[in-house]
Amino acid sequence: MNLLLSCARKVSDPEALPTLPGHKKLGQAKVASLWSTLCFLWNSCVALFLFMLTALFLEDTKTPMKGSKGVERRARRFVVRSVSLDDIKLVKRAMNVTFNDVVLGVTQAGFYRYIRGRYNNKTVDSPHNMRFRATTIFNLRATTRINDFTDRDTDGTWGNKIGYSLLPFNIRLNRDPLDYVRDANATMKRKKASLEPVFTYYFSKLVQMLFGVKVAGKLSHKVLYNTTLLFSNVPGPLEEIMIFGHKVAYIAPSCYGQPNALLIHVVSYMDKVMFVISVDEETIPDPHKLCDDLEESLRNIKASAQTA
Ligand SMILES: *[C@@H]1O[C@H](CO)[C@@H](O)[C@H](O)[C@H]1NC(C)=O
Ligand SMILES: *[C@@H]1O[C@H](CO)[C@@H](O)[C@H](O)[C@H]1NC(C)=O
Ligand SMILES: *[C@@H]1O[C@H](CO)[C@@H](O)[C@H](O)[C@H]1NC(C)=O
Ligand SMILES: CC(=O)N[C@H]1CO[C@H](CO)[C@@H](O)[C@@H]1O
Repeated sequence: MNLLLSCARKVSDPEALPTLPGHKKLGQAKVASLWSTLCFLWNSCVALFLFMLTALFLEDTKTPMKGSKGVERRARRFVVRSVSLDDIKLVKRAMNVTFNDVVLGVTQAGFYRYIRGRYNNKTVDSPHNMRFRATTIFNLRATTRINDFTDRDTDGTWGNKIGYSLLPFNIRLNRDPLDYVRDANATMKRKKASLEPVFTYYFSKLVQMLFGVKVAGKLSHKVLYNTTLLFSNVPGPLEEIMIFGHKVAYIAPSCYGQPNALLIHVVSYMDKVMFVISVDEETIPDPHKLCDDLEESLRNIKASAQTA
């Protein structure tokens, strides 16, 4: 993303690099006392332990969204759906949560609708016996500033520096649509009180150093395979951009070959938020229905936020 944007310029000012929305740094939870430091370390160790268990055997419940063996080699379909950034901001302001919380809430609400549809509208299993997790990817770079190629001050390193975090999703019926966002807010609060992405990053590095890149690849394959989806939420530029003089209509990154039936990238650009969905056709044959469910969920959540 950084590389792409460093090639882009604002349409309004062809000399200037695009601006990204303000982004908080990782691990910003205030570590005030010895007790909270211990909690922080404890959370991080538990998270790393769960990460390893996931690689060994801890797998997600079989749902209509969970891929089966060989999913990484089957044909995939890519669909995009854009929603209004203002709708998401409206909910964000009304509930005083983060952009990410709203997006995660909408995603979980949409998934519930989708899964219920696949079970012919019968009420889905209670949340306690359904394990449904997303592998999320965190950017570990200190800033989300766009590096300019010509800028000698940057550290000069390119490429991904990412850590994983396993995010539990609550796939259940909530009478109040805002509860989906509250759930996401609570989950993210726990995640922010841990250094899970940093731990998993160094753990993967360590595995790579000790056993080589093949074993590290196998490890991440196992973790990804045993979770239901991959989820990534990246802020894009706020104003219209152009690349080598061509205006950019939308930004929709995606990926192929990962061992998940479902991959969601959420990217904001100007006044739109794009849900980019990559699915295994065998597991999710109707990705447009999934997009409809996401859109409908945002509509419900927005309506509740307006009346609340
Ligand atoms: C919004 O949330 C932030 C952090 O969670 C808190 O510091 C702030 O006081 C809240 N604002 C309102 C109006 O509730
Ligand atoms: C499930 O509900 C939706 C909307 O309420 C409806 O359009 C659809 O036909 C229903 N599906 C089944 C199998 O009953
Ligand atoms: C979000 O989480 C914070 C911190 O736990 C909490 O204070 C706040 O009330 C939560 N907001 C909502 C809307 O649930
Ligand atoms: C459902 C699923 O993917 N389960 C796998 C989790 O990982 C273990 C170890 O790789 C496999 O044996 C399971 O089949």
